[in-house]
Amino acid sequence: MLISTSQIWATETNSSLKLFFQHPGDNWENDSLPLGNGKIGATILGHVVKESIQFNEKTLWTGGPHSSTGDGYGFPPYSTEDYLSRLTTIQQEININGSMPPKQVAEVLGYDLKNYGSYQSFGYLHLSFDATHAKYTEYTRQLDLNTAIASVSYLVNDIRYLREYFVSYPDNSLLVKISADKAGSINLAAHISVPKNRTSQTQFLHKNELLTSGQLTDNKQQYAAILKITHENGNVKQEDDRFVVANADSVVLQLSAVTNYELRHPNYIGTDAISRVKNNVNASKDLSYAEFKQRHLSDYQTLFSRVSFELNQAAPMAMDKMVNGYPFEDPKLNQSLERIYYQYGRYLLIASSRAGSLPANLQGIWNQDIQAPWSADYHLNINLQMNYWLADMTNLPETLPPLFDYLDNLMIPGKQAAEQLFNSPGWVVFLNSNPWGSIGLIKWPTAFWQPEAAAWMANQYFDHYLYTLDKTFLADKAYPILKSASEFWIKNLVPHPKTKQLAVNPSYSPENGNFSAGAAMSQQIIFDLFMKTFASAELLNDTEMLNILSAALEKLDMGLKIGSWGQLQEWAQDWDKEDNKHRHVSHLYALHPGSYISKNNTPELAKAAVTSLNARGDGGTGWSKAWKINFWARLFDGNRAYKLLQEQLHSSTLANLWSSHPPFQIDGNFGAVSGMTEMLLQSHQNTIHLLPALPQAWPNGKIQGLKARGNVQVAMKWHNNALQKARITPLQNSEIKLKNSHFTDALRVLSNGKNIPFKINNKHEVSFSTLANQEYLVLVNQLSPTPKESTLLKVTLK
Ligand code: FUC
Repeated sequence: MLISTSQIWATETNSSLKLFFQHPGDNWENDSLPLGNGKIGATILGHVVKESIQFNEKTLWTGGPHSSTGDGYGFPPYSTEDYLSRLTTIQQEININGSMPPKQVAEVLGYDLKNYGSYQSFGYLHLSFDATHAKYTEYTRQLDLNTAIASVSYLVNDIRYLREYFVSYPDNSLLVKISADKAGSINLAAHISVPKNRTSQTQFLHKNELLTSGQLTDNKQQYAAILKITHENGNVKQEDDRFVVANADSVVLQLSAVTNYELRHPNYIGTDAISRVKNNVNASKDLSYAEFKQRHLSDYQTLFSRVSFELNQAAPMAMDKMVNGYPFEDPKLNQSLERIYYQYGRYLLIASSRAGSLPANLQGIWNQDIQAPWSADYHLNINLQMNYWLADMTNLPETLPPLFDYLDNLMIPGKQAAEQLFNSPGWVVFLNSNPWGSIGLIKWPTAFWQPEAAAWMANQYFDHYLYTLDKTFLADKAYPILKSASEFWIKNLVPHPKTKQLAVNPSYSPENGNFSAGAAMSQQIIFDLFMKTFASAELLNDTEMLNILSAALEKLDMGLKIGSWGQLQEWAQDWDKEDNKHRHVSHLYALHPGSYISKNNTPELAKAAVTSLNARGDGGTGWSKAWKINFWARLFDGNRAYKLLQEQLHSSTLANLWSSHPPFQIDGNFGAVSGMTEMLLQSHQNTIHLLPALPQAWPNGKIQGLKARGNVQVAMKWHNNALQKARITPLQNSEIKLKNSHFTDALRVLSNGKNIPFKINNKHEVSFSTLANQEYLVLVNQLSPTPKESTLLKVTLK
């Protein structure tokens, strides 16, 4: 019987995905509804009489080479000989005594960096309404993830007021439309304010354009914003530094904000801010509000709608009630929150990372302070890494260019650091980084030394290649950064004092214990780096590098030792304590994000990972729980991964669904979405594993538009905790391996409505040849659907 795949699997769209509240927000961190286009961020609290929309521009930063006490790029004032001798002193001490306290190491190798700077709040767009609006009723404030549009609606004197807000990527502006269902009802004043740590001038450029501009006091960085107003009927006056509107039917505000930053080492200064912002506003001068909105929707929805995800959810309640009440007795309410939380992570990444600006920082793009927590910088400890785990798997490759641009640029000071501090080829950076090319060598004893950061970041380039199989990217972007990171480590690994295997020394397991030689995380990252550089060198025929890497790999300690209580050792020595609950679990890097530990291929190591994870427990900061969701998913324990997701939502999530360290830190959101995806789809072991860790709590569901490595799109539908069907769309010709624990003899693979042959590799895995852009429908336990059944399938998929 002929069944066409598209007939069976109607194109899915996401059902409602709204964060809504029945009151204005009180607290920026807890209640903000975030909007963004990767460059401009805005937060909506939705106060009725006086609304202040806090906004950001991603590149507005104090510190850097032009700052008043200019610590430049964070290089310590030591000569190469001096720094090498400091390193040797520490290595010898570690060789003799086995370990060293972090404080002592920081005294010798750290540097008391000044003027590192901080990400800045740009300012506020203030809207003041008539005092009579204080008597509002029927208030709602919401963010619709399907449109990336926030809105506020309320009733005063029987007039329904509506405010709509979005940040457009194509037109690089925040748009706010204020309207009412009765003509002539809009009276308001609008102006911009900025923090005090900068100069500021305001002038009217035209009768409907207000320019606010100036320079940060610290580093003279220029900023400029234009607020443009258009209105229907009524009139607008300029008063001091504000627009005052009377009796309009509706008002549209366009806010564009820029700086003169340019991501180019060593100067970081581009075109002046005022001409940038004028050009930006001028480029969209003829657009109506409807056109702005249409351009925004078509840009945003192209990305966001690729993935649809439905569980057996209930209609959501107000979001603060959902978060406060979670977990509920009603599993449908839980699934409702979990599903929104998943798509919210994708939403946040689109909003905080798009081509043409910096990557998503510790707070994505949203920050209300002039000294943000940890400067809202680019921590290379675990943080920037996990911000991007979800990008490829949830089909958002457009969010990755800022990460790669940032790292390509960081490699320049990184090479200088290798040369000046280590007399070495290659590139190296430490735990912190900022948009000014700081190499991040600070003096905080437990958080400064992570020379493996460059290697870890380089490994993510190769992961992107695995998803896309884009050889140009591999040759032009990934290989240079991988090779350079490898060159650094080939020069700088030293024999471990005991085992004589090649090891990192000094090495430090993040924020835990003492310094030593060859901590597990260090070794696992370097092993991963060498393997990925090797695979790239093979694909690109760099035989010289292949030989060098083979020799190094033979002598390298892989960092995979099982200790006395069955744990995966965190250090080369068996120092682990069973009661250590430290939030960092980077010694399981080889399990995730690496792919060298698995239940199938290395069952003993997988068991040791389970032991270590059980000892660490299910607590930790927001990002730490997110790590653990990924770990348990990789260990195929869907229920435990789900428990961690519950912990995350229950105790590390704010009312607006931002993840909390505390304070707000976005890596928990991004990492959790990666973990939830790993529960549904894994592809790191040369096979596409469908539903590898499906929790009992999600018995029925469907997801569409995920990406697997090998450039394959995947859709799945499951019922009663078992896979029912999958649709596999390879974007190039390939041999596909598919795995699922419910694959039995009762399996069909269809293409163009016809059964196609497949090879049974084992009872859980099949393989078949595929053509690019063809859809392959995999039916589990549905040998011969009758016409009636096939109609049923069609209906239930809608
Ligand atoms: C690392 C973590 C901290 C925090 C900081 C931004 O140093 O250990 O918990 O997330 O980054």
